[in-house]
Amino acid sequence: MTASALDRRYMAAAIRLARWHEGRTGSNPSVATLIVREIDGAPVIVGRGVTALGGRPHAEPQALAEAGELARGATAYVTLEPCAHHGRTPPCAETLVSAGVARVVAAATDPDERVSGRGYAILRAAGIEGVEGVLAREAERDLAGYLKRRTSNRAHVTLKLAVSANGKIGRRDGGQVAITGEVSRSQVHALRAQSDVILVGVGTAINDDPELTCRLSGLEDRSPVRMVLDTHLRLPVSSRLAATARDVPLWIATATDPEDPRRSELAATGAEFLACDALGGRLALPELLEDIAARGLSTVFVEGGAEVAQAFLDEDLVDWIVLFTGEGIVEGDAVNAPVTRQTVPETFRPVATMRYGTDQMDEYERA
Ligand code: AOF
Ligand code: ZN
Repeated sequence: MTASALDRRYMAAAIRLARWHEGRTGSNPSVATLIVREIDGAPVIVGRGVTALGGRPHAEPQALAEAGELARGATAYVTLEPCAHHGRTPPCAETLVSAGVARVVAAATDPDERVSGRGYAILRAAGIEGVEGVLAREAERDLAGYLKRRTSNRAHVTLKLAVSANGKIGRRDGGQVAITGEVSRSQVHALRAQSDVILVGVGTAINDDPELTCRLSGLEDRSPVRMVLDTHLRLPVSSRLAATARDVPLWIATATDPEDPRRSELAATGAEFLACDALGGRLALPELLEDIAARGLSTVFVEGGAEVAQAFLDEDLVDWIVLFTGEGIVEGDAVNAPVTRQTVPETFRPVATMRYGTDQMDEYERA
């Protein structure tokens, strides 16, 4: 059975619904379910569910609870293969069977070894018509962090860069320079809110003294973990990051000795430490991304500076690039952007282009 235009429409709606809890479901992906049935000859959504905050309950039982008896004979749209394992509740595939749905239309397959293919198998064995892979790529883009963690045991990396018209990302003498405008700034804060970790190098932390929180009205509580790559623990205790470590988590990735006195000073601010190996003064990034994934965090938003961006690119650890290009020129002793629209590596393909005021935003994914 193939997917109809109607199936794709409802799946697109399910994918949008799943975004509601993106970044807020712990180590679980935010997925959504819609239950659709014909009423008086027209299709109607009779149940909707999105993975609850923290990750449980899953989407399916919530959507089925809303649909009640109307689920019998209906079609369920699920953005991820329904689970096949017993948690605190029965597997969602079994719940769909008991509710009597006639069809299940799914987007992405779940690589979780407890699920992969088994969810579909449960549905098939019960005689439910299954359609897999509907808008799979679209769903997989939103699930990219979860899928990367499950398939590669490391966190997914988005590299964000704000580049001036002359290809610079800032001035060497320090201080923040405005390269992009207000709309781009809001977009960046929204991207922060969707991420599990925001990461910068200690150079940026010292020069710009950023706070790295999400400061969009109403989303202030959505700031992710802030992480600083700080091989030798140079982050000042007086920095904004350290000063706010009790309000928003601050993790410092470092190769210093656990007995280093600077550690206890920073620890007193509430910062936590991730012990890393250093090679030639640079922290080992693949292992760091594995450690982040092992803590159940899936997405890392790399915000600079140039050296950190280059290190992630050199190690082929960038999965997604978000490039903001402003109209202004940065004069003086300026830092070259590791990537501009003209020099995006061939291993990336363009996904989207937007206009934010006078800025342009381009997104690229690993090809
Ligand atoms: C679903 N529906 O809404 C989600 C699913 O720790 P647990 O028991 O909650 O299981 C986590 C796994 O459940 C996760 O790795 C993924 O395979 C699946 N997520 N599955 O049927 C949902 N969020
Ligand atoms: Zn489930």
